[in-house]
Amino acid sequence: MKYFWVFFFAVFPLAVLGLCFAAPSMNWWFPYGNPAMTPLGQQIDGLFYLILGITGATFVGTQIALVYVLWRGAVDTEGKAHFSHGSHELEVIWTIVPAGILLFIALYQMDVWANYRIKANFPSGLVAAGEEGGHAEFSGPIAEVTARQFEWRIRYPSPDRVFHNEREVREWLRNPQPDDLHTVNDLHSPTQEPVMIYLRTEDVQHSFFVPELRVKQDAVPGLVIPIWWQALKPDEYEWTCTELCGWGHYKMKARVVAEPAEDYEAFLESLRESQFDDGFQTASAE
Ligand SMILES: [Cu+2]
Repeated sequence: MKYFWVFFFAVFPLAVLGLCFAAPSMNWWFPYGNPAMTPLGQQIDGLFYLILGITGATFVGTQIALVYVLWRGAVDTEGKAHFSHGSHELEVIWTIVPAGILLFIALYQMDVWANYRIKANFPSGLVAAGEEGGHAEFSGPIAEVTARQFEWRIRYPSPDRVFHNEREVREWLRNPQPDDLHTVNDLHSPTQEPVMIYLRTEDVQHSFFVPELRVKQDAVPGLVIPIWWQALKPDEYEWTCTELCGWGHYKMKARVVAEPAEDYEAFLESLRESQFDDGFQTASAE
C-alpha cells in the first residue's frame, strides 16, 4: 500500500509534463486560435506560456519532492521518522522566492501592458504628435463603437475625412457628422496595418472581446476608450460582449471583418452608396 501512494503521486508530475507539451499543439491552451492573429496578441500568449512554464516547473518540483519523501518512508521500515518544529530558514526561502518570481513577472510584462493600454505607446500612426501639430502618418480612428443594450453601434468617419490631430478626433467623437457611415454588429477593418477604435457605452457596462485578436476591453459609462490591434490575416473574427449586461446579453454577438485595404475601402464606398441612396437617382456620394 505504501508503494501505491508513491506511484499515485508520481503520476501527476508526469501527466502535467505531458499536458504542457500536448496542450498547445492540440489547441487546448488557447482554444480561440493558435497562434494569436495579432503581433501583440502573440506577445500576450508568450506571457501565458511563461507563466505556464513557471507554474508547471514548480508543480513538478514539489511533486517530485513529495514522491521522494513517500519513497524514503516506504523503503525504510526500520528507521524512526524525524520530527521537526519547522524551519525559519525554509520559511524565509519559500517566501522570498515566490515573491521574487511574482516581481519578475510584474516587471517582465510591463512593456506588453503599456503597448496594449497606454495610448502614448500605440503604434506611431495612431498617435498624433501634439494637440495641434499632428503627425505625418497620423490616421486617427477607423470607427467609434458604442455598446448599448443589446447591440454594438459602429460609426465610421466618412472616407473623405482626414484627421490631422487629436483635437479633430475629439471633435468628431463629440459631434456625429452627417457624412458618417453606420453599421450594427459588423465592424470592418483593414489588415496588416494597426487600427484604432474608440469604445463607449450608452447605458450599462459592456465588454468588447475579440478572442482571436486577443483584444478585450470594458466599455465603461462616461469613458471613451481607445483600443488598437493589427490583424495579420484577412478573416471574420468572432466578437462578443463579455460582460453580463442584461437579459439580451447573448444578442451582442457580432463580427470583426479584417480585409485587405482595397476591400475595406470598397466596403466603405458601398456602405456610403446604400446609406445615401434616395431611391430616385443613381446612388452618389455627392
Ligand atoms: Cu453587453
